[in-house]
Amino acid sequence: MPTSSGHEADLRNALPGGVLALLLEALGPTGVLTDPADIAPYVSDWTGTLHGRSPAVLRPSSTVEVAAAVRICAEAGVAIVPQGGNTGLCGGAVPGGPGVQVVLSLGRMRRVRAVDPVGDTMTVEAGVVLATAQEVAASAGRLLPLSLGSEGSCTVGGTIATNAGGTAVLRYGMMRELVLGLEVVLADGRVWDGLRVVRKDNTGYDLKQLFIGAEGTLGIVTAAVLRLFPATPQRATAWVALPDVSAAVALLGVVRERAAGSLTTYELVSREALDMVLSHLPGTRDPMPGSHPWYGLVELAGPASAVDLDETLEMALGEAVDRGLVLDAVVASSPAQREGLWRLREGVSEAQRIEGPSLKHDVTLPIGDLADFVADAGALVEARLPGVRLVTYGHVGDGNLHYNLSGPVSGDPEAFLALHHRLTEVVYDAVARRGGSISAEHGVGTTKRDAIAAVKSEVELDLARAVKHALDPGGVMNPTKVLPNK
Ligand code: FAD
Ligand code: 2HG
Ligand code: ZN
Repeated sequence: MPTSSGHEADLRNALPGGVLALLLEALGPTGVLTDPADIAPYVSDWTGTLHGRSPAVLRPSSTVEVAAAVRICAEAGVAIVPQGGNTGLCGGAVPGGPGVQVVLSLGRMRRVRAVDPVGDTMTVEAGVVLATAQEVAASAGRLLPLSLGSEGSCTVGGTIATNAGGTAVLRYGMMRELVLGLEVVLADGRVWDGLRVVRKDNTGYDLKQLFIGAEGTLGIVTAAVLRLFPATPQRATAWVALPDVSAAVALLGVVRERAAGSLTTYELVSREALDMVLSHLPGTRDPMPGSHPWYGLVELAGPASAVDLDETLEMALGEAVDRGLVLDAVVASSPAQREGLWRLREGVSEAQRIEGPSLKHDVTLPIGDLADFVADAGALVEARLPGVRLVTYGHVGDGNLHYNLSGPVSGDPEAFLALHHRLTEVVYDAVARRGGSISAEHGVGTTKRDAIAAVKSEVELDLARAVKHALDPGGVMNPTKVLPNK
C-alpha cells in the first residue's frame, strides 16, 4: 500500500532478471523509464501525501504495445498500476504493495480515432486529456459534457476507470452513462475489442460496465467510444448567497421547475471554502459586498436558439429571493465574469491543498437529508476536534458533498492527521445513518479500501472478489486497490 515514507528503491522492488530487456524490446527506449528522477512524478499523488515506488514506468504508444507489456509482466509476476493523468484522489494510481509493481502510463496513447457528429460519438484513446477531448468534440459542433476541475490533466481512461462525476452530472450523468464502448487489454494480455458505437446492444452481459469504475483492477482501458450531445453555446451563470443548506435544496427545486432541462450545474460552496480560495488563489475576488454562510453556483445551458436563459435564471432567482431562499445574487454578464465565478468553485481543492493537510470525505446523501447531515456531522466533528474547519462544498444537485476537513488555524498538522480515523468515523456513521455513500465520485483506491469493508455486505464483497478472480486470477492488475482484504 502506498505510504508517506518515500520511494527509495530496494531489492524487493527490483524487476526479475531479463524482464527489463524484454520490456525495452517491446516498447523501445522511450517507452520505458528507469531513472528515479523520471519515475518520481509517477509515484506520488496529486495531494502530495501518498508516495509509492516502482522500478520502472512503462509508456506504451499503442494497444499492441500495452498488450505486449502486460504479457511480459504477467508472465514474470510483476504487477501493473495503470495511470492516466495521476489526478485521482484515492491513491489508486500510486504503486505500492508487497510485490514488484510497475506503473503503466497511458500518456502516449493520445489519438482521437474518430468523431461521428451524425451518430453523436467519438472514439478516443485512453491517454487523451479530457479537455482535449472536449475541444475536439466542440470543433465538430458537438458537446462532450463530462466536466471536472482536473480536466486539463485527467485522461479519458482515468475518468472511465474512476467513473468520474463532476459539475454536469445533474444533466448528463456520470462517465458510466457517457460510454458506449471500450477497448481493454485484459490481465493475460489479450485485447477485448468492445468499441461498439450503437446505443442499443442487448447481446448478453454488458461487460464494459465491469471496467468502468474498476480503477484499473480488472484490465487496462486503451480506447473508448463516448456519447456526444448538442452543443450548448448559450450559458447563464449565477453566484448566489444562501442562508443555509435547506435553502440551497429548496432553491434547486425552484430552478428545476423554471429551467427544466437547461439546468446543468448546481454547486454549493461554504464560506470557509470560499475564504480559502480568496486567500490562496491570485486573481479571485468575492463578487458580493457582504459575507454569507453558503453560496451556490447555478448554470443553465442550451442552444443559441433557446429561450433567453439569463432571463429564465433571473426569474427563478427573483422568486427565490421573494421566498427568502436567496440573500443576494450575481448573474454573470460577460465570459470573463463567468470564468471568475467558476474559479471560486473549482479552485477549492487547490486552495485547500495550499492551506495544508486535509481529510477528504467525498460523500453522497439523499438530497432531502443534506441539511440535517451538515448540522449533525458538523456538531459531531467539532466535538471531537474543537476548532476544526469544515470545508464543505460540492455537487449539491447530485447530493454529493466534499465534506473536507482542515485542522484548526495554527494547530499542529500532525496532531490533526493523527485524529484521521476518529474524525472520519463520525462522518461515515452520519452518512450511513441516512443511506448515503462514502465514495460518491472519486472511487476507493487505497484510502477508502478498508472503510468499504464496513459498509458492504459479505455477499457483495464475495461477488466483487469473484469478478476480480475471474478476470485477473494472477492478481496482476493494480493489486491492493479497491477490494478490502478478506
Ligand atoms: P489517474 O489518477 O491516473 O488514475 C485513477 C485510477 O484509474 C487509478 O486507479 C488508475 O489505476 C486507474 N486508471 C487510470 N487510467 C486507466 C486506464 N486507462 N485503464 C484502467 N485503469 C486506469 N473527480 C470527479 O469525479 N469529479 C470531480 O469534480 C473531480 N474534480 C477534481 C478536481 C481536482 C483539482 C483534482 C485534482 C481531482 C478531481 N477529481 C474529480 C478526481 C480525478 O480527477 C478523477 O478521478 C479522474 O477521473 C482521474 O483521472 P486520471 O486520468 O488522472 O486518472
Ligand atoms: C471537486 O468537486 C473535486 O472539486 C475535488 O471532486 C474534491 O478535492 C476534493 O476533495
Ligand atoms: Zn467533486
